[in-house]
Amino acid sequence: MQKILVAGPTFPDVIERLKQYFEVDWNQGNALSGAELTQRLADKDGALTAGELINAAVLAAAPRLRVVSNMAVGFNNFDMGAFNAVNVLGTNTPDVLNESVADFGWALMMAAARRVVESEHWLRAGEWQKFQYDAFLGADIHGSTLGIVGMGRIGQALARRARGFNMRVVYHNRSRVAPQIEAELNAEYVSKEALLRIADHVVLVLPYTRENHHTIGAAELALMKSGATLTNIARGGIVDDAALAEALRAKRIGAAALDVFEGEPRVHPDLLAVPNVVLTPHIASATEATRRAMANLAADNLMAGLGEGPQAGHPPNPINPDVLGKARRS
Ligand code: 8YV
Repeated sequence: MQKILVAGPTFPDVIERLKQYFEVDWNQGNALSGAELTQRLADKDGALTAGELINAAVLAAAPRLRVVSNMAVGFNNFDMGAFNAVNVLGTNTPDVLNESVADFGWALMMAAARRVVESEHWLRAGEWQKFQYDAFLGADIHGSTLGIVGMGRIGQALARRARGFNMRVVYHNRSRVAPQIEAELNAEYVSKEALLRIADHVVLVLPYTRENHHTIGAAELALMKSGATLTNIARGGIVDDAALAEALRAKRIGAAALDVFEGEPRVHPDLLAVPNVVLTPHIASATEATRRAMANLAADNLMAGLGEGPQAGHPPNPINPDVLGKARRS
């Protein structure tokens, strides 16, 4: 039997599925340190990860490893150049999370615009004495302009929801989407700078790459409308968190909502100190149904990549399909 590592806690029935084909080393405890991960991968043929860093050094120390299946659509934790250099297959879990993540993007955007969390904290603190006509005035969602940065599958799911709120939708993406998709979504392509100037509510849903590190920093925040909101459901590092905290403190923009952070699970202390930001612990895909779908798809990818199960040899979501069928290099 081939050996696999499941690097972190997951649904026990997914482990049972994997045990039909593999000898499973399951880390049910805390996140593995880099050294622990390297050590536990030394004799493994495959691994199921959820954000653990897999780079050239990790691959070099795991000479049998042929497939690493990430339980996430984002795979910025994989150094794909290193994977390709030694013919290791990487897989991810796209599509199954689109709608849940789009729902959550809306939840965060609306919470920020309408000051849901800030006002709840005030109520819980016993501050509510009487009706105040000007308490927690926020920004409207309906009839406003939504700016989506990253018009992939999740961006499109966000845009579809804007119809019911009678919003204008502008978007920016590496490349323009097909004209019929623009027409269906009623979405206009604009430059990033124009989007930041036009939008009342900006939502970030682009993948993290070296090129878009700090895509939103002080200069970009300075372009935004004074009452605008910024929501990040993409990846930490896309926003310069220190610059955002300063813009929120100075009320340069209205409010923000963040599900992801630079260096998470640490959160920049300046963000914790400002009231006009909603902070959640990377839970945009966290519904029971979606996390189960992601875990099962990650298992399907791992089995198929290692030549087992009903889709043997044909993993549904290869990131680097060119390495399929090639011998592992050291
Ligand atoms: C994951 C995510 O839950 O899919 C992604 O890229 O950010 C989340 O849905 C998280 O990365 C854990 O793997």
